[in-house]
Parts: sequence; C-alpha cells; structure tokens
Amino acid sequence: MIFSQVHRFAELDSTNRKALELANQGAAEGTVVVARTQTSGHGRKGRAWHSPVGGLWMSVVLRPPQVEGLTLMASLAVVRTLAKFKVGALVRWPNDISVKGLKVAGVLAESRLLGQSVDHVVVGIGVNVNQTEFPEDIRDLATSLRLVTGRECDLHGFEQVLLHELDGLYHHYRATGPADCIRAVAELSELTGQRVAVETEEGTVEGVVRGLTATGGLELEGGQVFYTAERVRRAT
Ligand code: BT5
Repeated sequence: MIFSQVHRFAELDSTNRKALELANQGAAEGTVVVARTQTSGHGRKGRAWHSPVGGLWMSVVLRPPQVEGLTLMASLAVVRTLAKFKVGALVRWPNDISVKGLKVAGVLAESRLLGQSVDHVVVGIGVNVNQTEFPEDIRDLATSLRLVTGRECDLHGFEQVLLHELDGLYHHYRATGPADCIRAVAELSELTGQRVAVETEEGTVEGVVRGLTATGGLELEGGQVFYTAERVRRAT
C-alpha cells in the first residue's frame, strides 16, 4: 500500500494546499493529508467547499507519468468505497459523485508540471460522511452517507477503505494507463441519457449525453465532445 504516510490535522485551510506544499518540498508519492475540518476547502475555479467536522477531507500526493483520467480514477475509488458501505453512487462528470442526484463527494486534482513532464499531482477528495445538515446554498444539491443510510459511519474505517481502493486502482493505472478506469466510470455515468447544459468558457451548449469517450471526455448525441466544463447542469 503506497498510502501509508498519513499526516493528520485537526484543522487546515485546505488539505490540497498542504499536500501541494509537501509535494513541492519533495514528499514521496503516496503521502496523505487528512484534516477533520477545513477553513478554506476549495473546489474547481476557486469555488468554496464546505468542510465541517464529520466529513472526510483528504488529499494524496501522486507522481504519475501523466494526469489523464486521474480525477475519474479517484471518483471510481469513491464509488467503490461507497458500495462497500452499501450505498449505490454514480459519477457525475467531470468530478462529482452523486447518490440519487445529490452530490455526496467531489474530487479536485491539481498538478505541477516541470516542462513537459508531471512533477506531482495532488488529488483531493471530499466526502460528506456524517454531516446531517448543509448550508442553505447547497441544501438542495448535497447529501451525506449518514443521511442516505440513516446511520453514523466510522470515518476512519471509511478512510481506510477509500485508501485501499485508491491503492488498487492507482497501481493498475500506473501499470496500464487510464483506459480501464475511464471505461469503468463510463458504466457509472449519471449523466448518460440526460439532457444537460454544458457551461464552458466559450458559452453554453445543450444536448443529450451519449456517454464518456475512451479518453474521458463527455460526448453529446451528435458527437460534440467536452474535455472540460465550468459546470454541467440538467436541462429541461
Ligand atoms: C468539487 O469542486 O467538487 C471538488 C471538491 C474537492 C474538495 C476536496 S476536500 C479535500 C481537498 N481539499 C480541498 O481544498 N479540496 C479538496 P466543484 O466541482 O468546483 O464543486 C464545488 C461546488 O460544490 C460548490 O460551488 C458548491 O455548490 C458545492 N459544494 C460545496 N461544498 C459541498 C459539499 N460539502 N457537498 C456537496 N456540494 C458542495
């Protein structure tokens, strides 16, 4: 198991920020940072990530040859972990994990390149485990493992299973590349068959999702493929 060196904090601004700092200082691949709460947890594009005590806020340092598919790999690890806790979850491209349409977890990969090659990638994973309520702005969008199962979950046990799943998937990723992870995520894609609005920097495109491509893009009926998006929402 490469994830054996775990740095634990009662409180951090952001586990991703801390892990990036450690990685910059030469921390080994597999270094893990966990905080009970984050004061400045973030998602993509500087969006705030609500991180009270009760959730799992974790970042891992990886030093892979490439970054493609790593976010989806981490999402797959979260879905498999939730399955071990008897919760059926799906992946909402590009980086959310959802249960019955509500966001239970999010993934944020941040990388540092040296020239053409990857020096390190920090994969941050936030899972709503034992929260029972959410702030108003996300109340209708978010859920937690506790709310879904009606039972409190052993946070440390959840972390152990997640690190185990990540370890297995990452070994496979290193050995064979991202294709198998992407294929597995495509089978778990919440958006497939749905009419969505894909918001990009160039504007918003509506269409029905055909599925994920072999390289992890979101493909609409009609063939348009997105490799990144500001936001994807259901369209009616
Ligand atoms: C994400 O961003 O979904 C990636 C979140 C990654 C968080 C982890 S926690 C450990 C590590 N350290 C960090 O600082 N970050 C990582 P994005 O797709 O941009 O979604 C952000 C949006 O999700 C927000 O604008 C809210 O609408 C919503 N949101 C915020 N907190 C949430 C929560 N706890 N549960 C569900 N949705 C939330």
